[in-house]
Order: sequence, then C-alpha cells, then structure tokens
Amino acid sequence: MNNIFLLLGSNLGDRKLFLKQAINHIEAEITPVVKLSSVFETQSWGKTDAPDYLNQVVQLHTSLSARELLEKILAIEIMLGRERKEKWGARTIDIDILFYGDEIVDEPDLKIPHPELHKRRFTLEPLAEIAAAFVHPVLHKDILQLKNELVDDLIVKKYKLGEY
Ligand code: PH2
Ligand code: MG
Ligand code: MG
Repeated sequence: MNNIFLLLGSNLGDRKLFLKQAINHIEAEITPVVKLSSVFETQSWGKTDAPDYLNQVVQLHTSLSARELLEKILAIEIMLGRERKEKWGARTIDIDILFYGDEIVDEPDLKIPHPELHKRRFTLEPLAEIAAAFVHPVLHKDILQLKNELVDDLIVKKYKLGEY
C-alpha cells in the first residue's frame, strides 16, 4: 500500500460543502480516508486578489499507481464542477497530490512531491497537523522543519464551523 497525502482547496461557492463532497467521493471511488486535518481558512497565494480558500489535507493508503490516482482525482474535480479557465482561477474544488510515499514523479502533467508545497503555509499548516514527522523525499526535511523554515506571511487560520 502506498501512503498518500492530498491537499483539498476551494475558494468558490459553498467551500465547506465542496471539501465534504470531495471527501465523500474519495471514500466512495478511491479508498477510505486514513487521517484528516482540520479545515483552514487561507489567504489566496499567488493571486492575491482572489477570494480566501478553505484548505484541508487528507491521508490515504492505496494500491493505485500515481497516474491512476491522478485520473480518479481529476474525475472527482469535474464532478464537483471544476472549470479550468485561467491559472490560479477561483475553483469549487482543487485536489492536489502532495506525496505518493517516497516516490518522485517528474512528468509534464504530474509532479510529485508537489513542487511548491514547501513554500506554502496553506499546505504545511494542515499537513503538519497530521504528518509532522513525514520526511520530504527530495528536500530530506520533515514537515515540521519545513513549516518552521517557511517564508510565507499569508494568513492561515483554523476554520471554525458556524463562524459565518
Ligand atoms: N491553490 C493554488 C493557488 N493559490 N492559495 C491558497 N490559499 N490555497 C490554495 O489551495 C491555492 C492557493 C493553486 O492550486
Ligand atoms: Mg493546487
Ligand atoms: Mg490542482
């Protein structure tokens, strides 16, 4: 079984519901979730005038290949109304593969570990909550260390249900 971490993100529509629906689809069409981080509300990274995101990390164990996993994820994104018009455009749901065990994949449409994850507080905060000791197979540092070394001032805070 391969140990997988995925990042879920939504900044369009009912963000909390899209995260929940993504998890339901992952469990129905891929495999039950092993661990789930808290939901975090995060300032948009890269496109600063975009609406805030909700982000959450999930851990899975699967025997699917990275490519098979990617195909299932893309199908779930489409089912949840994902449209790709512009880079970093607002989206109902984005599901990114952060890690596929210790494997390194470098293909045009699939790069694992996710090449930007160590620069992004919106990824490392939820990831550190459930996998602080996981060692990045390229950078050879654990998630807690990467989080402590971050240079990213965008606000990332735990999202409380019923706050809005
Ligand atoms: N995803 C991006 C670009 N910027 N910012 C936040 N806060 N959360 C995201 O999930 C995110 C982003 C590209 O996929
Ligand atoms: Mg993404
Ligand atoms: Mg993506």
